[in-house]
Amino acid sequence: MPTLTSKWRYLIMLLGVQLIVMALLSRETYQKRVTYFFRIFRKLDVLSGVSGSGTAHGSNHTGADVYANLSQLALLSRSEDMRYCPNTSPLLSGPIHVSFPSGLTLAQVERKNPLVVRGGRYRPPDCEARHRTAIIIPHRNREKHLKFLLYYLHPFLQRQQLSYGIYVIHQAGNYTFNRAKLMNIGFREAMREMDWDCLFFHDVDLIPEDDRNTYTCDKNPKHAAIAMDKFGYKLPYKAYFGGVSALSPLHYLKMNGFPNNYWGWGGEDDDIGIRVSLAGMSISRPSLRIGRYKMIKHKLDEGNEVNPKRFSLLAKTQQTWKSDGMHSVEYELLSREYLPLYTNITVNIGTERGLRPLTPKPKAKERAENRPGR
Ligand code: UD2
Ligand code: MN
Repeated sequence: MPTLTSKWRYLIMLLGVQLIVMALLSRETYQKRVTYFFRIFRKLDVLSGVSGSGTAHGSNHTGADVYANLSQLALLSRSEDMRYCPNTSPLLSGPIHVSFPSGLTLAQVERKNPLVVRGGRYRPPDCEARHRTAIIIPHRNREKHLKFLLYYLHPFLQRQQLSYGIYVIHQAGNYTFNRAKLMNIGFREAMREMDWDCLFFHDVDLIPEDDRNTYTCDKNPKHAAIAMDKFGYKLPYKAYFGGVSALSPLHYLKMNGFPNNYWGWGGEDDDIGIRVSLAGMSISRPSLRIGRYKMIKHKLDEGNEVNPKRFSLLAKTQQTWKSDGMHSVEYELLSREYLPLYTNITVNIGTERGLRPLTPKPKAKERAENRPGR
């Protein structure tokens, strides 16, 4: 028979165990497990077109549905004497839930964005936008990533009450990829169409995770992708300028745009960062809490092999930036298509040897043999 004091001892032990269990449950690991559990349901929501799982002012750690609170916009109509949109959009909600469900189609993205017009353009239905932003996306063989980016980017930009357009600059052929040259082309082709006041240069595989990361320009060139999941949501190094950056047309021209001579993977983002300071500007950034992005996982693409010349090119940026860049970009425009969700610009950018890939010259002996009359 247990005595009264041993009963108290058991009771205190039980209470202690309970306290430990409670402390463990409230730790981050537990939260992650719960989050994972709820994500399974969210995935189904995205596909079925249900947007109710995220709260309009989602303060939960998984973030809101990017389409939450946009449905009422479709009911509004434009009038002649419209006021400017407020300085801060009332549609913002902070963290956005990002996942990549299989089975999403471009037709579904179109249906979810009824106010987006031909060429991937939009302006707020109920107020005059304060900003006009063009998104420039360098692209080849990444249709799946593009589909996800469009799914998230359209509502993200609508929440920010921007007037915007999305341009995909598609490199034709299978010669070595050149990200920075495609950006120069995007700048020229977008500015030809409209007086954009800000250009966002955007990797196809980066999805913004917080709608307070506004796609507008700052006084200085802005590096927006400061915190990416692939770098543990930290800036990898101070001068880093890759992923997503925003420049006004004036910034862009001041630094002679981006380099044209980086073929293959790497180096061009650092070159662009160096150009910013060579042109007498500095890099601005959103806070780590807001400039968050998820990168869709991928391998290095065929035709975008690591560029072995990147370090020697970087060492010469100071000598080359004024002669190589926006002013010297050469390309052949193959087509311009105004698709429902974006403007697709297909270009031949040639190779390292020039715009028209040089065919090897026949040797003297072959030339003689091929002469007519022989
Ligand atoms: C990093 C940088 C990127 C760039 C690159 C070096 C991040 C998140 N991004 O990207 O900004 O500096 O290093 O060049 O760190 N692309 C295609 N098709 C291809 C190849 C590339 O569409 O076949 C485009 C696409 O928009 C892609 C971008 O180029 O997002 C960068 O290429 P990546 O994603 O293969 O390189 P990554 O992730 O190492
Ligand atoms: Mn990538």
